[in-house]
Amino acid sequence: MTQLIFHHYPSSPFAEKIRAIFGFKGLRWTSVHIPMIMPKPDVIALTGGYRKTPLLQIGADIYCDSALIADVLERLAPTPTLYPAESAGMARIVAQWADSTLFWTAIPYTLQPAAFQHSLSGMTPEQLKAFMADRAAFRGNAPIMQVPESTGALRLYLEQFEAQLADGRPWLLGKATSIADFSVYHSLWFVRRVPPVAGILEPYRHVLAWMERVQALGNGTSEKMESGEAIALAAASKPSSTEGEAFLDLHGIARGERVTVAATDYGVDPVEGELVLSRPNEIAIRRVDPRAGEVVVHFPRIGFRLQRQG
Ligand SMILES: N[C@@H](CCC(=O)N[C@@H](CS)C(=O)NCC(=O)O)C(=O)O
Repeated sequence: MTQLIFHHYPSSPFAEKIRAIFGFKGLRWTSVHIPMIMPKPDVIALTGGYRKTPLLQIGADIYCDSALIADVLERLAPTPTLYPAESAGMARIVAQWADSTLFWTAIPYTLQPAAFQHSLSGMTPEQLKAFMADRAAFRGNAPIMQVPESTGALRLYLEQFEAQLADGRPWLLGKATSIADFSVYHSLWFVRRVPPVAGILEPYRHVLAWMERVQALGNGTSEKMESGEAIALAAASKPSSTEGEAFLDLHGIARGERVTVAATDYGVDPVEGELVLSRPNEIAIRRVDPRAGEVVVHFPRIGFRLQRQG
């Protein structure tokens, strides 16, 4: 069985999305804890610059972004599916909305000054300062919602989820669990962890019951690994072959050219390498790292920019 090495930290919402999918699919995985803020030398050894959380490592293949990680898990373990026929493409569209709009509503709401200390409990004042500085640099110029706006929007979204679930359906889009459940869940999970702000969920009993259902899926089974061991494992592995794959050229950039790939929203640090894979929903580049050796770093097409280098 493929070893799924998951790089994450406990309080990361996007990591919780994938941990819940591990539970849904009943998967075994290997857990590598990574730092919450930069520097992250062991993450960068694997990715070449991408610093967001989480990552999935399979040998010398590194998968960035939870949307792509969900697709990879679906490829490896198709049953039960994240993309049931009854909601087909709409589940992905709701998931993309939740991973962007809902997430960036829940984050400023949950990290509001009245709750900030609680949501990052256990941090010293110096660590809090370092966290704030890290996240300001991470977000760059991306606009951030103010507390009144995020409170108002979150309430409206909760009312909409409540209305959607009011007919007694178990999952957001119907009878079958879908990727939409996991993408909406992780932001609400983040809110619910912080008592000073979690009360916003209270009036929504269908939403709370649905959250219990997602939580009851569990997180699969995991064992721990140190990040140094994960890097050694990458160095000892060969990336999966991309030879002979159809190559979708939308940029006038051929297979084998030197490129950079960077997120377009925030955390936009570019990764440089040789373009080896271009599928409708995925691009990947090969790079050689002094510690991790030859690795292939994979990104979803949506939300990333590919550019020729030099
Ligand atoms: N589109 C990305 C978003 C990931 C993301 O924003 N992760 C947050 C943590 S939940 C992050 O990277 N924070 C900064 C960090 O961990 O260094 C995905 O779906 O994986």
